[in-house]
Amino acid sequence: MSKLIQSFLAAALVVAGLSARAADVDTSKKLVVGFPQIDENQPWRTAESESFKSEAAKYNIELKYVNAQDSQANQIAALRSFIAQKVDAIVLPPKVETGWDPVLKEAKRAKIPVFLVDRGLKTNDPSLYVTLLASDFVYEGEQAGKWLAKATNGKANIVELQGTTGAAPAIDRKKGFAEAIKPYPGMKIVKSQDGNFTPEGGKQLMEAFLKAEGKNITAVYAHNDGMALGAIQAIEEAGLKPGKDIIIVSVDGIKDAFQAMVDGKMNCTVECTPLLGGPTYQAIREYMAGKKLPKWIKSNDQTFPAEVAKDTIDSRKY
Ligand code: GYE
Repeated sequence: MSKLIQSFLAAALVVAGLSARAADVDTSKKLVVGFPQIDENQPWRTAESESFKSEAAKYNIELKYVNAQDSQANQIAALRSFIAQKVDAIVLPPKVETGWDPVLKEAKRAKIPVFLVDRGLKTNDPSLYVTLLASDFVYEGEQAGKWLAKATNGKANIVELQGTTGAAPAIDRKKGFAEAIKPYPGMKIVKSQDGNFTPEGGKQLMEAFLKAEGKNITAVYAHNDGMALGAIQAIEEAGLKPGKDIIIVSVDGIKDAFQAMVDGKMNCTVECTPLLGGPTYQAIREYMAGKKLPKWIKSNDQTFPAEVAKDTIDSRKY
């Protein structure tokens, strides 16, 4: 295709509001990028995968996508295979915070830059990754706690549905929430357990909590919407009204959570965007062009109480 036709087409697409070009970065050389997704067992994660798949062409990136089926060992095996294939870059959402140094060192030795997405990890050697693109989970937990304190006048018997043990968002959302409710002696966490960020996990935990505590429970804090939606089912099956008998606050801001709020079954969600494909590819391209990137590229998240759900649901992109 001639240069003239190419730029004409690009201009036409921009006019149509469908810019096919990445902003201000050179995309002329194709890059191969490996991405070992943690799993596909709830809507937030599939939305993230979709974001990486759908944005790839725009950045002239060939995405090698692997579903690690909820296993860190599978993620590590996929990383080793990407290194053997000599990919140009790796995008890693680390299932848990620890245990990554050996494989990250192998990537470094092979001169393959690693971009962490959606969750952070712990390492003594920050040179093992370029940057982290993710939300501030402590802040999210704080927002959830502050909202609940206001909504309940500082009085609640809370059950907490934790995310995967050892995962950054589970650790930090727990911490932020605990900090936020500390000034309120009337707010107590009566049960707190790992529901692995899945709807089934949330449902099973809620069933067990309702059996143990019954009507003593006045609020649910779920570390993600997926588990909150599972808990809603358990509450309904127990003959109680989610969103009324039991107040529900969680994190993510997926469309199903907005629907649950419109239906009066959920009370608040703190956004955590999974739409990280474009920003990550942009960062990869900037890094390849020699630009120095900050160590943490933070997403901007908002809190959505049920009152605004009806007016905002149509604008939600995931
Ligand atoms: O909240 C959750 C997912 O790491 C930010 O993990 C992500 C979290 C997200 O399983 O739905």
